[in-house]
Amino acid sequence: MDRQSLVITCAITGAETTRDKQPNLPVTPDEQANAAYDAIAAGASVIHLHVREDDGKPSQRVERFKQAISAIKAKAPDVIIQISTGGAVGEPIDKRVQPLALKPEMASLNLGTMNFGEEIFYNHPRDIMAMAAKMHKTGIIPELEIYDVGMLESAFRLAKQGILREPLNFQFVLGVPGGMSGEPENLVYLVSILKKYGHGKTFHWGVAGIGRNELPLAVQAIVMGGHVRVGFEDNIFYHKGELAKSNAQLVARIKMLSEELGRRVAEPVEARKLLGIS
Ligand code: KMH
Ligand code: ZN
Repeated sequence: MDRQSLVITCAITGAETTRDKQPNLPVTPDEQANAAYDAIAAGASVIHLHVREDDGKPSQRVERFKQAISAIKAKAPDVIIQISTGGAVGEPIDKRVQPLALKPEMASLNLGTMNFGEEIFYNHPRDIMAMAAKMHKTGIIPELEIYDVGMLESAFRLAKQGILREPLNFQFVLGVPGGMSGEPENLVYLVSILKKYGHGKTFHWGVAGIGRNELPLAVQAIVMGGHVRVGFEDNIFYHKGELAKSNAQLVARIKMLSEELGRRVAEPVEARKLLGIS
């Protein structure tokens, strides 16, 4: 087994999860700061951040991101914050890019258009290129969100054009209806293609399993040497039919399993080095 430390990302809020479904969903900047602090104490080092307005509506407003980031940083100064440029399905691209103005350490970059449940998640090649170029220019590390194998191949095309810099950070988001499912063979296949295309390049990968895929894919990634994302954006349950009490509870289980399987869990300072963030 690859003994590189495990980086746990916690996607604390997301854009789709509602308080009706998960009463402990953090929504306000203060709630997000508390959730992030607890998740970090439980073993996370990266917070994947979406923000909401007070009424719970997903938002890409710069001021709201600023409030959330400063509340989180006040409680957990070392944490790596990765802002979402995906936003909610249907959010126009000009709004989605806005929070890049805050120059976060990391930001998500979605590599293709897809059916997303009953909706369409638009990612025009022109917008992907523009966003990647903007991140490149401003030194923001993109996390490459991959929902299907063609998107992985697109990422390598951008790398070849020099638009994406090494180390390349991939997140395989598996189990969205419309993208690749969470079957274990899919992760094995994605990693095999990644190793083939990435030969001679430096890269990292992690997996975010949606819903019931979260835990089995996390264990598979721990064993295969990848990193793991959990959190209410992706999954609201601890066990089937039993809601998780907090994001931190989901993180703590991954830390426990990783250590049982012989992989240390990285703290933020180590995670920053591992992911190539200066
Ligand atoms: N909310 C999804 C449509 C990202 O953060 O970049 C997209 C998403 C990906 O959450
Ligand atoms: Zn997201």
